[in-house]
Amino acid sequence: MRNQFRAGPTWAEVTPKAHFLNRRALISGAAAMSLAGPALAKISARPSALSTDAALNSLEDITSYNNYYEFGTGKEDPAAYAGALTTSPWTVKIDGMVEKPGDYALEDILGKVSLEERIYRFRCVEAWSMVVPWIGFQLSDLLARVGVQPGAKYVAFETLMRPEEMPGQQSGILEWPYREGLRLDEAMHPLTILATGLYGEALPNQNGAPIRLVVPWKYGFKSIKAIVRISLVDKQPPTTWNMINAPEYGFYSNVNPNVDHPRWSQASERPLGGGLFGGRQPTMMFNGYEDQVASLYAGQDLTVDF
Ligand SMILES: Nc1nc2c(c(=O)[nH]1)N[C@H]1C(S)=C(S)[C@@H](COP(=O)(O)O)O[C@H]1N2
Ligand SMILES: [Mo]
Repeated sequence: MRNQFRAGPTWAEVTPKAHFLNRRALISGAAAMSLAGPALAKISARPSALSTDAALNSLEDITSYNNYYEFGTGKEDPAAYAGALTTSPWTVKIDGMVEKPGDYALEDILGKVSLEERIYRFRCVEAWSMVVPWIGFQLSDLLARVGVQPGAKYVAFETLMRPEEMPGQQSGILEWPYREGLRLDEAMHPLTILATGLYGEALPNQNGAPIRLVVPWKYGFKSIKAIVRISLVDKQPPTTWNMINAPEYGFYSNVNPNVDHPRWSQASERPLGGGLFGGRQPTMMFNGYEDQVASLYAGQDLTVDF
């Protein structure tokens, strides 16, 4: 963990030069192709002491190998098909046990919060991993603004339901809409963010535009994309993968190298892009965020209540 009193690195500082140049080439290419599209505006975001200094994955790694079943089950499907999703205007319903429930326009939310760059490790339950320079704001900031009522114990999230633009929703592969949830203390943790960008620009559709959750110490499926509803509730909410197969996907799903998935080991992972030495690397407890989050689970048997 970096010195608390020092701002963390920015992606420009930690990106290998080759990646930086590739990225510029990619962006100018994309800008040249999308004649009618808006200019790719750089988002200003403060660096954060909560960023890791691990080597970043390239924009190409992060945007070409995705899980987003609303657009298909293949890793290339989201990059191929998510571009068709309309992400503006966008409204997030915040309801349940809150002082100020309502349908909030995303631009109004973004007018209030302050954006930070958070460079986080990201570990999928399937055992691939990457390092992503997210841009976003703390979920705790939004929850403080809407006012959490005393009896609330969990936060439930829902993805957009729009089968005409999300062809995967025309199939029964998952029970739609995609749903996720956190315990309130997990939701309030400073590492938990709502991301609206990455690599200094608006979130690509395949990564969950215009707003998605990022909980870096949990398996990737907890980090729900394209959020349209956030509900404060007093009971553990139903969550998509847990509903499908509870023995394989727990509600908590904290990254844990000591608790294997019933069908594969979680002791190691495959970094996208090959990582430093190619091949696999050991998986860290809580994905390397043990110092910050272990206290949330004091007294909880993580092999049973996983
Ligand atoms: N709505 C929705 N959110 C989702 C998913 C999904 O299929 N639908 N897949 C999850 C899984 S399994 C992972 S690993 C991450 C992948 O995020 P990324 O594509 O930005 O790497 O998104 C998560 N959020
Ligand atoms: Mo995942």
